[in-house]
This record gives sequence, structure tokens and C-alpha cells, in this order.
Amino acid sequence: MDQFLAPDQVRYNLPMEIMYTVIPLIMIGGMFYFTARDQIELTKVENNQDLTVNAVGFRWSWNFNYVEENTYDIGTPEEDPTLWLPVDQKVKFELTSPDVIHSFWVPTFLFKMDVVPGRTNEFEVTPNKEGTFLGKCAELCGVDHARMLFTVKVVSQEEFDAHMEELRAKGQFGQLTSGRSTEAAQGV
Ligand SMILES: [Cu+2]
Repeated sequence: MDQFLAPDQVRYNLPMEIMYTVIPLIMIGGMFYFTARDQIELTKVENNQDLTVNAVGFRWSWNFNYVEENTYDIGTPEEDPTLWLPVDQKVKFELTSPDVIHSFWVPTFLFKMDVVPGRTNEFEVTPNKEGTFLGKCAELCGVDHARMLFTVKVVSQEEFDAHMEELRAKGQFGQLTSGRSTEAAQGV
């Protein structure tokens, strides 16, 4: 009996082997090229910003330090903070965390970046449209993760300046590096 219930055993089909080696290489190479090209562009930090915002993600809310403005605004899980930005001004974000990993996400920016304790992650963005947008933490960080929401208000330069003045008038001078609103501000 030399009959087997198996298909013909074929091997060494060189054209086929070349095809299934070369085609995936082209596909992966193509995806790598476009990803690397866009990622380099999107995460480029030029340090010629008009405004620096140190966004501190903490358990469980956000604090926004307006570095050049010498003021800050902090939220609590009960009361979401609002991040104010002047329209058409380049903002550099410096993301820091005093506790666990969070992630800064404003869906309208089409961008998010992790907020990692012990390091400063940076990115730059120029909001070009006035309006009110939503932001949130995109990294499951603990029991009140879902309450780490914030609002982004992109306004005119005059409104922005007036709001900064308002924060300082409330006595919010300097910067807070932790999430504790009781922390003494490290004034300049
Ligand atoms: Cu978080």
C-alpha cells in the first residue's frame, strides 16, 4: 500500500518563498517609515513656545501650573479643573506626576501622552480654534481614575490674561508640584 490520505507533499517552491518573504518586508517597512516620519514630527519639541504649562496628574485630579504667569489652578475629584489656553499661541506641556502613571488626553488635540512619576514628558501644541473641549486621564490609575476629568478653554489672549490675573488675585501664586492643594506654593 503506497496510498496515503494526505495531500501531495510539496517543498522548495522558490518563487512562493521569495514572495512571502518580500511582501511582508515591504509592508512592515512601509508602516515603519510612515509611523516614524509622523511621530518625529508630532513629538518634536522646539522650545520656542509662547506659554509653558506644567500639567501635574495626581490621584485623582489635575493641577495646571502656568509657568511664565507664576500662577496655577488645581482641581479635586469633586471639582474638575479648567485649563485655559490662548488661541494661536504655541504651548509647551510639561507633564509630571507625584504618584502613579496617568495620561494626559484631550481628544480634540488628537494626541495623548503618559504622565510618568520621576520624569518629565513634553509636547507642544498650538490650539487654533477657540472653544471648550474635554480632557481626561487615559491611564487606569486607581479608584477615582474616572473622575480625572478636566475642561480645556481656548480663549482670546485678553481673556486668558484676565483669567491669569483672577487666579493671582485669589492668592494662587507660584507653582504646585504635588497634587495637594494645601502645599505651600513655591513662589518666585
Ligand atoms: Cu489618572
